[in-house]
Amino acid sequence: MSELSQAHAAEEAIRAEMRRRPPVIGVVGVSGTGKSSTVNAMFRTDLPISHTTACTKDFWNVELAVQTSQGQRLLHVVDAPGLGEDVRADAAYLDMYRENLPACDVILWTLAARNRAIALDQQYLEQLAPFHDRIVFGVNQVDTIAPMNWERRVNLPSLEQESHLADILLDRKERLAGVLGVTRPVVGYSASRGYRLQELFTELIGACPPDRSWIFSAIKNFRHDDFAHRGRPR
Ligand SMILES: Nc1nc2c(ncn2[C@@H]2O[C@H](COP(=O)(O)OP(=O)(O)OP(=O)(O)O)[C@@H](O)[C@H]2O)c(=O)[nH]1
Ligand SMILES: [Mg+2]
Repeated sequence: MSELSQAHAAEEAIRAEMRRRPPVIGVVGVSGTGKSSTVNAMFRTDLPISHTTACTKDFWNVELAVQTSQGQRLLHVVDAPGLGEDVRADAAYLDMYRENLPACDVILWTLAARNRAIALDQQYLEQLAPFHDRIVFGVNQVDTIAPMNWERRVNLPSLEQESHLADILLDRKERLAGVLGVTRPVVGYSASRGYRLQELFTELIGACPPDRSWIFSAIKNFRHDDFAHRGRPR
C-alpha cells in the first residue's frame, strides 16, 4: 500500500471510530467543586450550576464537535452528579458512577482548592479502583486560595496565591497517590476565571489509557474552545 493510501485508510479508521465510539471525558467529584462550571467554561455550554445547594442529579452527556478539512472530530463530555451531597444519596450515586464510568475514556476528578479535607475523595476513590488509571485530578477554584488577592488585571494568581497553590498541589498529589498506589496528574485551574483550562484539556487528552489513545490523538491538536457545543445535553 502506498503512503497516500495508508494515510487514507488511517483517516477512514479514525472517522469510523469517531462515529462508532467518540472520545468521552467524564467529569466527577464531590458536590460543589465546580464540575458543571468547568464543562461550561471549557466548552461554552450552559449546564445548570448552583451557588447554594447540590445541583446535578444525573449524568448529562454533552456532544461536542470541531469541523476539520477531513470532516468532523467529535468529543463527548459527561457531567456527573456530585458525591458527598447527602449520606443517603451516596450509595445510589456511587452505583451511577460504576455504571457510567466504564464508557469514559478519561476522567476529570475535581477538587476545590480551599478544601484541605480530602478523606471523602479518598474513600470514594477506594471504591472506584477500576478507573484509577484514567483519572486526572483538577484542583479548581484556585482564585479562592488565601489571601484571595487574584491579579484581575492580568488574570493570574498573586505571588502569594501562586506559592500557596504549589503547596496545595504537592499535598493533594501525595495524599491522593497514597490511596491510589500510583501518581496521577494534578492540575490547578479556575473555571470562573478561565485560568489554565487549556493546560487541563491537554492533560486530559494525554491521559487516555493506551487502547484508546489513538482516537484521542486525532483531537490533540485542537484547543478546548475549538469544540463547539452541538445540541442540548441529555
Ligand atoms: N470562585 C470560584 N468559584 C467557582 C469556580 N468554579 C465553580 N465555582 C462555583 O462553585 C459553585 C458550584 O459550582 P457547580 O458547577 O454547580 O459545582 P458542581 O461540582 O457541578 O456541583 P454539583 O452538581 O452539586 O455536584 C458555584 O457557586 C460556582 O460558581 C471557580 O473556579 N472559582
Ligand atoms: Mg453539577
